[in-house]
Amino acid sequence: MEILDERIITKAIVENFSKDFLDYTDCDVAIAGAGPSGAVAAYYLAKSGIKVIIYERKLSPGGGMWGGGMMFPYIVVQTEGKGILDEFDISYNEYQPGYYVASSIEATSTILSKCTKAGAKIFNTISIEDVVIRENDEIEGFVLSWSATGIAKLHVDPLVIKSKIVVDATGHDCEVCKIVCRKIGNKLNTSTGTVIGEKPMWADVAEKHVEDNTKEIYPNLFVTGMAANAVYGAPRMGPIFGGMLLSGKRVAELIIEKLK
Ligand code: 48F
Repeated sequence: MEILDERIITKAIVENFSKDFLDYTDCDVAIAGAGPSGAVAAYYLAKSGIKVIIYERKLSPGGGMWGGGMMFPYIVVQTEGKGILDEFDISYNEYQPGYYVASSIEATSTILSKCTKAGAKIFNTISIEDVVIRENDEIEGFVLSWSATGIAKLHVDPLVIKSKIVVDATGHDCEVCKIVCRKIGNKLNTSTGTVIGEKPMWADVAEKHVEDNTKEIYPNLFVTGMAANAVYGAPRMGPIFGGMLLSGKRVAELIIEKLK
């Protein structure tokens, strides 16, 4: 075997990352957050040939799905979401009629794998910290920074990418929607124009509302997953994930329609 040269390993990593990073400074869809809703959305978008990237704050994409319920590594999906488990080839058993149980590890890793293999790009350890809005009041991109700069409270200016559509898939915190309100006032497509805020746990109601709350909430900004319920003032649902999967699929459909 030839002697391994660490400089080649270094160059391989940095050149590949730089090439991808530069390529995605212009894209069709940029998603904040690689939880189940963001990753499912990216899968369906990539499958339709759309250039899509997810920026994920943490080291591990997957959001709140890895931990199942209270770190018992299982998730529940109801009848409506079962088709997406089948599409992703995630195994499950029917615990009681209409309650399907899957390993949270298999579900999360499979969704992430299928999402990237479909052609979606995921950059981890990068946080969205602002949006680009121009004269026409439409969002045109994301402002990003290494998550580590924020954690270390370093005073470092961010970088910018352009995207035709951006998606808030940041979960309970609905961070992109909050940024928009903070920066340009209460102009969201909610009854108050503001982020209304998540209501207490009520799985049945929360799951029934999440697909309907998946919308274009501001010109070129879509919201999906738990962020959609939080913005529109709907309840949380805990470790039942059908709504997250269906919301990810729904936002992809809405975006595909808009980009036509
Ligand atoms: O929280 P998360 O899993 O959101 P989701 O896809 O799913 C919600 C469920 O996990 C669960 C639930 C339903 O069963 O209630 O909570 O709606 O994933 C959100 C991801 O966004 C990342 C965060 O690290 C997480 O992985 N994130 C949050 N803020 C930012 C971000 C940001 N500003 N920039 C980049 N990533």
